[in-house]
Amino acid sequence: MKFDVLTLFPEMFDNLNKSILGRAIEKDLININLINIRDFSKDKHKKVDDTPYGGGAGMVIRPDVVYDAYNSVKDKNAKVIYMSPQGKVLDQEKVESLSKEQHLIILCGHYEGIDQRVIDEIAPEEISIGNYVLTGGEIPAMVLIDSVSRYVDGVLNKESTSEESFCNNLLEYPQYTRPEVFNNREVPDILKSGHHENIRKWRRAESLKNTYVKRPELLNYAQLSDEDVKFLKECQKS
Ligand code: 21W
Repeated sequence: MKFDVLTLFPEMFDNLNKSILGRAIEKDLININLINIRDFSKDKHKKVDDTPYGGGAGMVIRPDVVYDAYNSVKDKNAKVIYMSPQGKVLDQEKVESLSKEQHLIILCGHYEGIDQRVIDEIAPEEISIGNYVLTGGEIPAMVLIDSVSRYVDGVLNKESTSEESFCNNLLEYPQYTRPEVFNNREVPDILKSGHHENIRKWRRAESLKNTYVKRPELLNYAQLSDEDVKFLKECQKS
């Protein structure tokens, strides 16, 4: 999967080559290509913005500079995304569908704003990462790259993406490792019993309980068995 990122702050992406994503880059499973929009300025001072028509405070990024940066990576098979507070909020379903793409071109928004004409010209899909204000689209772009990369074949071991939170709309069960006793807190006996069917049932119950307590609205979307529903009714009583 190839990601082309159009940004005024390419250095912000320096830390993506760590951990799991770093390994995915090394193994050539993903390729992150950073394009500095400023490199496409024709101005002798590398200026990319100008005062807004109609007046008002601040500056606006020029459309021609962004368009030239875009044309340097343009590919008719690529999906173009504009990280913008006006976009639809990213969710796990969207992440999974984007992971099926071969090539994503990501334009990072900016607090100054980008001239609307280049947005209309490129007609990207607008995506936000949540209802709060950030200083730019760079962190959102990293959130998108990180979440999408996890679904690219070979980046994670298979089970990790199918069993986890949000894909089935249930929160995860709690996990434990050594030591057996930590600050007087013991690992639940059942996990040491070796009885796999009981462990599976316990984990399912913990998962349901966790969801009921922390994110009850998710239960409306979860796939629940008759046994799950019965268990949740008992939860409700107590
Ligand atoms: C902050 C961009 C404020 C635009 C009149 C017209 C990308 C983001 C961003 C930012 C403004 C995302 C203006 C969640 C976010 C992002 C920076 C408004 C001023 N005045 N998801 N335009 N939150 N944020 N511009 O902030 O670029 S995805």
